[in-house]
Amino acid sequence: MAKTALITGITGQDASYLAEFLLNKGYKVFGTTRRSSTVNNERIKHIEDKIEILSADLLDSSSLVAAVRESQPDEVYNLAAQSFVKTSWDQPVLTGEFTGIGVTRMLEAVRTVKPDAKFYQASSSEMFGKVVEVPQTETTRFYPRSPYGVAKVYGHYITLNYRESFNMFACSGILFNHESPRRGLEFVTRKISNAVAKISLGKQDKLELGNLDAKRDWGFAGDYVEAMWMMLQHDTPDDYVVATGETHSVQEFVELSFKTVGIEDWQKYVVSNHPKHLRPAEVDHLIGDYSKAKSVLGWEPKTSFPQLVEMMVKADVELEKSR
Ligand code: NAP
Ligand code: F7E
Repeated sequence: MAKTALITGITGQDASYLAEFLLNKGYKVFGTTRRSSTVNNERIKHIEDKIEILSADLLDSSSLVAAVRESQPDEVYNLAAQSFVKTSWDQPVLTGEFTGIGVTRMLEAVRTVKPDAKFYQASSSEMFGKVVEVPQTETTRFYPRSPYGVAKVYGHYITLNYRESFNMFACSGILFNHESPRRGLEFVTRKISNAVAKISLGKQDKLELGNLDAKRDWGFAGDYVEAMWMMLQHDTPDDYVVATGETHSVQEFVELSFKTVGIEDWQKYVVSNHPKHLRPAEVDHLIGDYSKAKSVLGWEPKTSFPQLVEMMVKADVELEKSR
């Protein structure tokens, strides 16, 4: 019989790829959205008629319970969160409510209504923050550097706690940065790819950025959703790092993006260390060791850094040409 999945935050980047992936596997897919005054479904427009949308907010337990009751899922993917690190300093309490306590609300909804459902929590490399070990593994001590990172540590441990307390099949994927042409425009990769596309078409002349020296382990979101699914297919629930094992600076991303559109003198267009884009505390350098995901689940990243940059810049060039 076809399996059923419930994905929270269905309008987000990852959920759109995960929904496509699960539909291809024959799943019945339910996704939650929160109320908004405008339609916010761009990323799932192409599959909207194949999924069932339920209205639920991470702040509202009864709506989460109703979503689980209505969907009766075999698998729950908890992807909804306030996910922009910079905003977490402006809205620390809200970020704690959504990204931290929201996980408990979701776990409680599952425990109450469908305790045998398998549960995936979207943990983050931001939990490593000011890293105490290079590369980071499942056993590296957390040292979060933002209200977002702190909230994710809470979400991570409450997931582990429900696994140990209630014997729930609850997994936590510690995912390093993953990007795509569907990435929100406020994140640095998409901000760069979109600006470079506009600059190449004469629609923009400056790109204002913050810290160009920050290094990230960037992968492709389409590859990473497969790891989420694999975690829930394994015999036992566990936590896994999902990464590429490579790190690149923001500046490298900038250089390669400009190169993709044939511009070598990128410095002409870029303003760095713009105060608006600097953070009260920075995460300088992340690089993940995904050997556990590889050996236990058989997961590996498929998209290289240059392929990712090219994919994003080319998609933005097409998008901006069509506007
Ligand atoms: P995203 O594009 O920002 O999507 C987040 C989703 O959460 C959106 O659908 C958003 O709805 C929803 N949401 C926000 N607040 C909510 C609330 N109060 N109630 C219900 N839904 C709410 O994030 P993403 O990049 O796909 O990431 C998915 C998950 O993985 C997030 O938990 C993120 O923190 C985590 N993560 C991401 C990365 C990464 O590099 N992408 C790495 C590690 C972990 P609206 O569309 O209405 O805003
Ligand atoms: O920043 C630097 C910035 O906002 C990356 C989220 O998905 O991944 C993401 O969090 C780096 C930082 O992502 C600008 O200071 C420079 O060092 O793209 P970002 P993030 O903070 O790493 C983790 C794993 C998550 O879990 C999060 O949900 O780039 N940077 N200049 C800039 N960043 C932005 N946004 N804008 C700039 O102008």
